[in-house]
Amino acid sequence: MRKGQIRKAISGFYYVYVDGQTFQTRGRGNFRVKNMSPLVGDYVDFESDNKTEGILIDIYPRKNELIRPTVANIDYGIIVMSAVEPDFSSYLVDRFLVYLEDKRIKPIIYVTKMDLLDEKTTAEMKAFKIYYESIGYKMILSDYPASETSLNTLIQVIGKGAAVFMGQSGAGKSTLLNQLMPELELETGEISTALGRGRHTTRHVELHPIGDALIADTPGFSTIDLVDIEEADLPSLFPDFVALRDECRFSGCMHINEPNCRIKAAVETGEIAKYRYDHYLQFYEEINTRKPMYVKKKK
Ligand SMILES: Nc1nc2c(ncn2[C@@H]2O[C@H](COP(=O)(O)OP(=O)(O)OP(=O)(O)O)[C@@H](O)[C@H]2O)c(=O)[nH]1
Ligand SMILES: [Mg+2]
Ligand SMILES: [Zn+2]
Repeated sequence: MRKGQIRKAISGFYYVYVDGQTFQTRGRGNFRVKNMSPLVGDYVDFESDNKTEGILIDIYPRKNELIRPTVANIDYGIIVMSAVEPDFSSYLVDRFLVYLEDKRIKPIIYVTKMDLLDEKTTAEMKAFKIYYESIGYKMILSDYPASETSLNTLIQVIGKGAAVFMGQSGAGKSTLLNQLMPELELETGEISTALGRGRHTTRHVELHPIGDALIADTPGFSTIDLVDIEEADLPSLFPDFVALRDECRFSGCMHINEPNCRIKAAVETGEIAKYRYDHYLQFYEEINTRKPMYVKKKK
């Protein structure tokens, strides 16, 4: 028996990497992991006499698990956002940030299509960068084609970690991965202007080794579900709020209707960006009004 990591999954086959070699395996028979679906990123025990007929035996406990893309044991979420086509959306950035914070995955923001911007919009993007970096997020405004500096900055932040790309279709995820790994020659798509959204050109999930890092491309998705997030946890997913919340009058302040709220005061003075607070209120509302899964009958 050997231990390895699933780096790719396609039509029932799991490709397990160990010591520079990849073994094609399946989960079949009286397979101890039958209640669990193996995911890309899983550490597994497997048996194999050759490179194409391995059997998965067991899955090690996961550090975390994402549904979209379906991967496990991820350290970094790279939010790939285009500056235009589709337009940059701080709402979407904040949604991804909250989602990743909740899963204890470190976010990195990577902005593409900066080459298509005029001076004014470039200045707006720089203002976003200053704000997001002031609250602890790395934000890369990439040139195109991406310079060594942009690519190396990204790879250095990831270090030896595993990362996934996230972001809308047409944001430039596959284009970025191709620049990091030209030998991949991933398919990239032109934006369909008629539909106003890109074609989905990326379909399966795979962790690619790039330097010491592992990076997975993913098919684009335009939004992300916040269903797993509890209302009471939401304030802790905004680091700009966390930094000041001890100065709120009430412990457990939700920063909504409470008096002497330091967060609301900070929004007034501009210390906290107003768009961040507006997004917080929108997410709060969304979580708060979400339909309960079960309605208990009263006896
Ligand atoms: N001008 C410019 N074009 C870019 C840049 N990055 C990507 N593109 C173009 O944007 C289009 C979409 O890029 P993709 O890499 O396919 O986008 P994706 O995020 O992988 O899209 P999905 O796989 O559908 O999720 C392609 O035509 C790319 O050439 C950039 O920085 N500047
Ligand atoms: Mg793609
Ligand atoms: Zn408060």
